[in-house]
Amino acid sequence: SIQACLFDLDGVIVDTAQFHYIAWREMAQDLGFDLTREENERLKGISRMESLEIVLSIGGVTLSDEEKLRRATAKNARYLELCMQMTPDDALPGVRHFLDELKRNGIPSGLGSASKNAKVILERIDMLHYFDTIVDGNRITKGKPDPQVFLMGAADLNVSPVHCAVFEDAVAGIESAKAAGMLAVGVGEASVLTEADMVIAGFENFGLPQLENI
Ligand code: B16
Ligand code: MG
Repeated sequence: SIQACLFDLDGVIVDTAQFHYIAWREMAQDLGFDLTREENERLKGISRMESLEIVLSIGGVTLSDEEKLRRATAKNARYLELCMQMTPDDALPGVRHFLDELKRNGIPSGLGSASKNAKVILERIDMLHYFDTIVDGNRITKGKPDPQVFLMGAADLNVSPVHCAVFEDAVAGIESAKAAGMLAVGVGEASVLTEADMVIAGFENFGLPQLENI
């Protein structure tokens, strides 16, 4: 039985991927190349500095370490500026309702995100209070697909990994959940999230009864 739920942020709680894309694309264009939406898919669930390396490799651009840090910092400032447009209405459909249902049933929730901006974003959409623990990019030393992020969340909640369900939109995140020995629920397309135990399109027709049926 499921005793705790762990959620990815970007792509599960809120669609910040669109803002990451705009900010990375502007950086790429400034360096003289374009970044397609498809290429941006490769950045989902991947840390900021690793994402920068991928974007630079797409453009065939080499930068000094100092310049890399400067570019990553500028990208983040632009990203946060874009995120400030968000309001509580920007939570993805049904997710607030599901978190309420978990709370009512005494099932703890945790956040497992690669993002260093996770808390700011949750505050922005007024959802920080739903989470009994936050494991974000500031705490982890190994990013997804390593299981560390979700194992830390389970440990914080005092729940054995086998009793945890993970909600993830990224291939790297599903891998991470499976490596942690957890139930992996993909949020998105089954053809992409092939390693997930179950895939849902979103939280609109999803609740505890569906979770308990997996
Ligand atoms: P930041 P998630 C991830 O969030 C994003 O999917 C990924 O695209 C981003 O590079 C990463 O966070 C780091 O974000 O620059 O804000 O620290 O999906 O793990 O919630
Ligand atoms: Mg994600």
